[in-house]
Amino acid sequence: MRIDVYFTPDSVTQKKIDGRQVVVIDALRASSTIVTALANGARAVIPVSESAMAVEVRTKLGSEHVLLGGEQGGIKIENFDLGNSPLEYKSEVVNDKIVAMSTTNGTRPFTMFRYNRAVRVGSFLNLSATVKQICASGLDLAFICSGNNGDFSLEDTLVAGGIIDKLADSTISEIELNDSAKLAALHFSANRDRLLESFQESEHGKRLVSLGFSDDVTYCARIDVFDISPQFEDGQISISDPLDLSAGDTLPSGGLPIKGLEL
Ligand code: 3SL
Repeated sequence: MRIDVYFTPDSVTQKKIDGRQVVVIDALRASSTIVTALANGARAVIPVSESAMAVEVRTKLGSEHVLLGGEQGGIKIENFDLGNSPLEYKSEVVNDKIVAMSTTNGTRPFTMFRYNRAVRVGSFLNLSATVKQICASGLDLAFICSGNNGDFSLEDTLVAGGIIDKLADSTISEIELNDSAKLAALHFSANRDRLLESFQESEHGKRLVSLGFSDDVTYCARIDVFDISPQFEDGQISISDPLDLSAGDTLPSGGLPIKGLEL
């Protein structure tokens, strides 16, 4: 299996990911929040590229069905129901809801490319479930790390390295890594016993702590809390088949179609 890591979405081209199993990672905090929301009963998360689009999703689907979630500069967007802290996405809040989500880095990779197969959402919280899906697909793999405002981020690289480390112990044979994937694997093996410290030392980890989100950093550094591998398909992230959101309209959201929803 060929495994390529891309440290930022901007280093990815459509050609590089065509035909691949893709895993999107934004360890702090969007992928961890998405995994938590779905594990706690949200029906789907719709990632969008701008907060106004999230509002549009709610207008179209009805405020009784949709929660608005996301951040700007780490802080909850004005008039949104939820920020980007996974700790907010408790079952009593998200159960049976659709979450329209806009974040700075983590929702971007979903809206930037056309994917010809379901994309997986990777985090430490669902590491083994992600590995299981990758093994089942058997396809060459590309990790898209969301990064930090266009720059490399240690924490996404650490999660990619953790997944690669576990794949190396799996039934998959002949793993071939690009240079970034080798670096990710080295980063994980140097920090496997100090994941939390490594998150706390990262630029984004430090920023979250300074904003008062140190519990989120601790939460996101835990391995295998959930046995789910959410998939992004038809503009939605879910743990089952995508919902058909309307009477059959399929229209673009930030360039991508959301099944049954016109934006
Ligand atoms: O950029 C993102 O997608 C966020 O995860 C950043 S933050 O952790 O909410 O600041």
